[in-house]
Amino acid sequence: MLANQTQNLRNNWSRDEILCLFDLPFNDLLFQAQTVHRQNFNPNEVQLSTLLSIKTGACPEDCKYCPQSARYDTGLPKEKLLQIEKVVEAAKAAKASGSSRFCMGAAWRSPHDRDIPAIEAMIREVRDLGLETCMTLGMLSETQAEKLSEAGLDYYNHNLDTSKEFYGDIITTRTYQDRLDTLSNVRKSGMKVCSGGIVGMGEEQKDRAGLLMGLANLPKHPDSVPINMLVKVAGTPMEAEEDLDPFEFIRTIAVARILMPKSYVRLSAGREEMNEQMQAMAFMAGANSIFYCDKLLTTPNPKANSDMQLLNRLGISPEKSSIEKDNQQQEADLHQAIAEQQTDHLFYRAG
Ligand code: SAM
Ligand code: DTB
Ligand code: SF4
Repeated sequence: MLANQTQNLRNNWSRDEILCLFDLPFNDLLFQAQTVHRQNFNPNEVQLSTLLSIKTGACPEDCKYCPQSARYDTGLPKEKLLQIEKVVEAAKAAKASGSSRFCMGAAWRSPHDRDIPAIEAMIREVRDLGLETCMTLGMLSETQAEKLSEAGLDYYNHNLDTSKEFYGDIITTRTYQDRLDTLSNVRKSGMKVCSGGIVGMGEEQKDRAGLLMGLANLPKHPDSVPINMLVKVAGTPMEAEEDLDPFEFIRTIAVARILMPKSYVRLSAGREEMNEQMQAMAFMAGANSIFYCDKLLTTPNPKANSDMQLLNRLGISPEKSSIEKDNQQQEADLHQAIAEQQTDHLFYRAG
């Protein structure tokens, strides 16, 4: 039996069923999503992830949305793989500002095997700071996924990006099946899967439904589902794309929450262009994770203090990292064990 089925999670959604959810009256959809959210999560906690671009620009791929593709002139300065000291410095700052996960991204089609030792060192050092680790480096072979997992990488991000049908309009240098293969290699290695997509690229509602169907019908739901609103960058083929209706964006979040009840749904790129009311509505629809950093990979994100103010005004707290939770649990277990030992000792003496 598939792991999802043991938890009553479905991975046989049809597109029509998903489109019926999209078609619900807005309040009914939000109520259903918020109900599912409350059954599975603390509705007043949001997970915070900090992003760092560890290798910027000059990417050989042709993803039409991306400022880092070498094919478009976006004026982005190119950078080689960052020195480990710079990565650790940024990770320490992320930890100090209250983030629980550090996500490192590289503008690669896939990592070269020669880069793997440096990548493994980054994973070890960041994890030693008590942060969860995530990377997004492009396609991974089975062996590469195993190596990253062994080095302690908690999450690997690799997005489906859009529906299978619309995919060819956006990227031609790698296939949808290539993406599924990488996700399968990541799963097999034991790492957690972070996979989502982008909306606002001129796709139709059936494509947004198709993206969510692709994610929800994976053999196991991704642990984390980033929903990005396209950031329109001058010089990319999508610079003048029409805005997506904000309510349609919220609907996409709500449907993701309903289809993947136990996954973290991340209100991802695009927050800089969203007002606070829209972000609050995304949390109401079931989003429970954000990128918390002044810069995404190459484009601006809201400032950390304005995010903290927003979360405070909404009565939302940052979620503790699983490492911190584990440490606290270990400490509690230790105290319990000591207390039990002391009691045993007393009983022994009394007897
Ligand atoms: N190069 C690797 C890859 O593509 O697999 C990893 C980095 S890539 C920048 C990670 C993801 O960022 C993409 O899959 C895409 O979903 C998202 N992304 C890139 N540019 C974006 C944009 N302009 N707006 C929203 N999301 C974007
Ligand atoms: C994801 O889904 N979104 C992030 C992360 N995974 C790597 C990236 C967003 C990039 C937005 C454009 C930029 O800043 O370059
Ligand atoms: Fe390269 Fe990733 Fe950007 Fe595509 S999304 S162009 S693979 S950096």
